[in-house]
Amino acid sequence: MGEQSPKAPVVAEAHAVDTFHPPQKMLDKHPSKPHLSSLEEYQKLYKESITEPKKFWGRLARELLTWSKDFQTVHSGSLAGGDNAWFLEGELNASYNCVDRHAFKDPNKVAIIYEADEPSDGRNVTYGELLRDVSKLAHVLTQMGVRKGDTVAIYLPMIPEAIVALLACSRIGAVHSVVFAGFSADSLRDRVIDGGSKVVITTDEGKRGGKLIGTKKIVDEALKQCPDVGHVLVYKRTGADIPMTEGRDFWWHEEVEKWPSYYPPVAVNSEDPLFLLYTSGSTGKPKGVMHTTGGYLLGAATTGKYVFDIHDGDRYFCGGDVGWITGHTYVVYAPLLLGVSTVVFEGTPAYPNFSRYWDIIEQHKVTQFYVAPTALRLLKRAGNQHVRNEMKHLRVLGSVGEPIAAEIWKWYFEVVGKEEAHIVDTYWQTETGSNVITPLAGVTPTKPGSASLPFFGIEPAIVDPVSGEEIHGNDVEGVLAFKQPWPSMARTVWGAHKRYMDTYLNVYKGYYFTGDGAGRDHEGFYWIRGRVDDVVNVSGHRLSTAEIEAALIEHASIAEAAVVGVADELTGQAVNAFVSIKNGAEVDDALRKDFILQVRRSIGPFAAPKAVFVVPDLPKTRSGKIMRRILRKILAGEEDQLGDISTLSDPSVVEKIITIVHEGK
Ligand code: 6R9
Repeated sequence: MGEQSPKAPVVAEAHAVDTFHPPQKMLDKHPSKPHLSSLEEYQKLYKESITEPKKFWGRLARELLTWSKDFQTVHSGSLAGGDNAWFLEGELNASYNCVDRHAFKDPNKVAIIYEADEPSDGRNVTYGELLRDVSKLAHVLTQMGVRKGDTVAIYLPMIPEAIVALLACSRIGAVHSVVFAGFSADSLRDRVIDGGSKVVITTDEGKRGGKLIGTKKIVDEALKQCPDVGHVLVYKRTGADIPMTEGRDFWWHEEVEKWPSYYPPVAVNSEDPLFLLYTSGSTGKPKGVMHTTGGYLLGAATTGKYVFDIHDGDRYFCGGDVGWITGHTYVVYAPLLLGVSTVVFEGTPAYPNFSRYWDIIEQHKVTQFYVAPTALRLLKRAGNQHVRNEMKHLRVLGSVGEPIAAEIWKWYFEVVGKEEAHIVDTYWQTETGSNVITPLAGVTPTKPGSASLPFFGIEPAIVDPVSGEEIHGNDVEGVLAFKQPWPSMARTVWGAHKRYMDTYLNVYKGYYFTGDGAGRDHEGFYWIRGRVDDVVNVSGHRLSTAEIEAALIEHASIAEAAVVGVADELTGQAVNAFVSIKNGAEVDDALRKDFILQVRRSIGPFAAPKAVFVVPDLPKTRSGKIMRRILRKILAGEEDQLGDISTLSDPSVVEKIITIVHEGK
């Protein structure tokens, strides 16, 4: 990014190389102007959000959400107590806020731009149609016995009906529990049972990147061990010939036909649960993160407005899947709460070719695009010739899910955005509900690789992991925690509040612990370093090494397993597994493949190890603790920095493992 280039952005004086300001061309093509006029205005509002959070959030809650009953208490509880509650007496309905209020104003406005796997198969859904579709499905769910507070499992690909399903649940006060449609039958089963779901919504098949996925088959398999599921609703996506279980399985199109097109929204308390979403943690069992209605919706609406600078008439495209938090907050809730059009993309960035994202952006005049760096790495590698489109309407390019390397950031800015769009590297988590450290489009100066500054209401602290003390001042490194509660923070882990306390709130008393390492530079900008726990991030997917290990030792031949994440050029991190074999059985290539298959079967294809090393034994302390640190060092080629290995019960295994890794087996 040379200053000699006529297109170069205005560069800050002190750090000429790496501070970028919102491009003038972005401001020139803006339909009006960004919601905030300057960094100073952000700083003023930010200060208010920290010193007078009740005043700040009370105002925004009334401005951005429609309440059927106003609240009197903006917030109660504390991080130490783990009892945070927001807008306490308030009542509202999520689907009313996402659909009705916009449909009443303009029923013909496009709510969903559906980009099907085959480029020619898409269609639009207007707010008026969405209200009818959501209402009809709300009737169907009610008929199936779903009541306020009941959980409904959703196992759907990226089709408009996924949004309809989420909103139909919220319309009747039910709790949606979306399970990513790449999860295996076993994973689906565990989530259905843990969430207590009584109904499952799925498709006959899914279609992605030209390939068919047998979603209903996976549901049938999972439900063999879920006696409490009374009904399965099946949307016909491909028309495949699938078995339907009499009395349990019903076709979506046949059921919705029976019911009228309006169903009154059921008002719920602000703190009633809106959804569960399972995520991986340090221990084997996935956690059902619970979000409540008022606070979560406010987080989605506020970040949609200020981070992405969403304005009326925008067309917003988030490439995340609705099976993850990014899809929840930024495919569904943020754009619909703000009444704009959201792109629902069923396919992959590589199908039918590497121009797919860019074609979608061009065709629909997309104004904000939001995706994980892993997709950008793939597309950068595929070559600039695929990015042939002008994409003139793009104002904001978002990044999420993992750190974005400076070179990818610059490619995004220069090649995709033509230096006319503002890059927002948004840091957040399933548990935070919405963006927490992020630039505001059109406002915040950015540095490639830094998520920049805290969002409203977020008071970050860098904590020394050894002493547990907060490290004040700038130019510091440690682990990242937050000092104040914020409206969209998760309220609990479903059925395991103690685990919630122990994972997030009891680690450093009075703080919310993110699990990420971070630095704060000399200008107060935050740099996320990655997880400090046993979580690996593969292509933006959050995986627990413990969960993969648990899957591996289910295999009849595996005695012990240790899984570590290693840096990977394409996927950010990759899963590498070390296994020891029962009774010294012979291991051939077929068996090795079967180990990988075991993980695919048990969790899902996206969790499959990239390499499996069969070792005589794992490096363990005398008390039996596996020293994953040693495995990580060996994989990184840092055998000379293993440190003291004399505490191992059998130090000689280290040499053997090094040889095996070098041989690549
Ligand atoms: C939204 C989402 C959360 C973990 C998080 C961190 C990593 C997310 C990031 C980022 C660096 C960013 N992460 N955004 N790391 N820069 N902009 O991804 O939620 O699936 O729960 O993952 O992802 O490690 O702790 P989730």
